[in-house]
Amino acid sequence: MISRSLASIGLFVLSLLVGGAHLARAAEAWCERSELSDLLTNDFYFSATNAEGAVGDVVAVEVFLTVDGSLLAEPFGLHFVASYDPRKLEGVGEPLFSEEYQLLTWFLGYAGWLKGEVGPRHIHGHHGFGLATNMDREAVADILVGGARIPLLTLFFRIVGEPGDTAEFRIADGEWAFPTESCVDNQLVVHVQGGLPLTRQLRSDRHRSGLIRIVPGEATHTEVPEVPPSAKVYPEAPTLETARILFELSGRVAQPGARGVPLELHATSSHEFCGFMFGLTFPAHLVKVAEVIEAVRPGSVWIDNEGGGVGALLWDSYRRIGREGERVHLATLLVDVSPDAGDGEIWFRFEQAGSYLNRLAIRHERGVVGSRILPVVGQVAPLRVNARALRVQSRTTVLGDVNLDYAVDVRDALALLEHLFLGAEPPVCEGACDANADGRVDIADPVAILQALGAGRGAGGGEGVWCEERS
Ligand SMILES: [Ca+2]
Ligand SMILES: [Ca+2]
Repeated sequence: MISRSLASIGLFVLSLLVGGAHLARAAEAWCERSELSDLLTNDFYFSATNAEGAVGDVVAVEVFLTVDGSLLAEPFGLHFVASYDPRKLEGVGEPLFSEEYQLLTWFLGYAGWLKGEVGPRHIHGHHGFGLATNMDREAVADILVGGARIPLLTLFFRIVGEPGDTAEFRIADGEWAFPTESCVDNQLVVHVQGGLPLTRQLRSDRHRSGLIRIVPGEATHTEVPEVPPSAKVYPEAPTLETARILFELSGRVAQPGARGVPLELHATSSHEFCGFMFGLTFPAHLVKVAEVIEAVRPGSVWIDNEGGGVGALLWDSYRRIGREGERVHLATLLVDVSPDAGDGEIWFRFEQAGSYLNRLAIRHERGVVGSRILPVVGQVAPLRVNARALRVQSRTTVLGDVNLDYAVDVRDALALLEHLFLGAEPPVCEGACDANADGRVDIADPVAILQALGAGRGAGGGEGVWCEERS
């Protein structure tokens, strides 16, 4: 380890900080490369997650390295550089290195924000982030296996641009220089032979930049957020038998023509999870999905209002989304009800919609050949799904009709009692729960319903009751 460390530091860091500067000063052309040392192999790439927030918000961007080909040789150096427009983003806080990164590297040559003087070669006056490090050979063999997507670090940005704009966290070669004004690329550095002088800098033009959407509204998270740790790694791949996963879609009462009715989607899992995918189908002639509000962080959303399908996917990170047994709010669907919808139930069903399935991403140790320590992510389907129907209320009812069947009877009293004393979900018709019209919902309401029924009187009163405020 020690002899390798000396050799690698001497070669790699010096080549970055001194050799690169020398090269840049000597060459007229910006980012002139040597055919002897630079190879565009495309056998690897860096990628960044997307984010969104309002002006003033602090958002997190995660950076990954994926090696998906057979590299020329085992890399011993890694160099990452990305730039951003300081009119839209401000880099804040310290980079947060992943567990995988800490296993992979043993010497931090350089890591930091690049906000120095903006020289003539700096495109668009961008600021940036740079990282140069050496890697441990054993860890490289274990972690940098083909196809594995390795989280490296998380960076934080304060949004300073304009609402409606998009800011890029741009991963591209030759965009930024260290203070030495050297030309800097995204590279893996390899020895092509055992000897010290023969190194190659492998490059790629497949990097995937991150996009930060600047949304309207007030800032709600203005401090560097506490980033959840990586999700737990289970020794065995979870299966339908061992994992208990529940997907739930909340119910709601809405009137024909109602717009933006919120339906909340939750997941509860016996295993910690770091990604999810859901698919729902619905009768497109009765209801449209206007928007999917992602409650965790931005992923991909798909809406098909012709075919009646909606899906969302967040599968870009190993960060924990849900703890064991935690009920996690994944998304809210805002739906528009057709003006022609009649009284009754509209069902959303958890099933494949387009290419969206219902799955959670759970990390485990089994399944990768050739890796001793790299966890993999398993896709586990929910054991149980629970979608409550969207109820359409086309005419008013009376107080006490809490199950909205346009009659007041013993089932209404029971539904109220179960909610008040057994922890059941609120009755369908919230607006009808205050049966005795005293401004409160409590034990007196089911009692009033039962007393009226027992006395042979028609229970309920207060004509013109809508379950929800008219929208
Ligand atoms: Ca009823
Ligand atoms: Ca009452």
